[in-house]
Amino acid sequence: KESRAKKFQQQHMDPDTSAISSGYCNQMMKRRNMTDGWCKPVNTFVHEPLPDVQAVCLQGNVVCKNGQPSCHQSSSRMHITDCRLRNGSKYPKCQYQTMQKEKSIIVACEGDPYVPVHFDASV
Ligand code: CPA
Repeated sequence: KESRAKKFQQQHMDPDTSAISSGYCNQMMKRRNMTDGWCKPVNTFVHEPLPDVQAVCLQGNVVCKNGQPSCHQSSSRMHITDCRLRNGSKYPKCQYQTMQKEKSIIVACEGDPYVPVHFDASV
């Protein structure tokens, strides 16, 4: 089975995309297998190098939305794309709004090596 760290990369990492079009989320949510069986309602892609995102696990410790103490907030803002399921969009036609942002990210980290396994929020 795929590790949680690999799954984070599959669902949240897109370091090498230069131009983001309005159809980005429709394509990427499908390509990264988040529209299989349901439409994942919200998902963030991070457009920064993997080592920079992994380094967030060494940055400011914050409490996760679920109350776990294992979240970390990036000290710098990062280029991200926020994908949100459009109102009224229903599986299997998963239609997303694509929003580019520059925000600080909050990820949950686990394991040895201590790496991101969950995207908690952007702030
Ligand atoms: P994911 O990172 O794959 O919040 C639900 C999902 O929505 C979550 O999926 C991230 C995404 N989201 C986002 N951008 C936002 C808001 C939400 O991309 N702005 O989660 C991976 C797994 O981690 C899931 O099985 C849930 C689990 N999880 C939840 N909280 C956790 C925690 N504190 N530590 C470890 N795993 C946690």
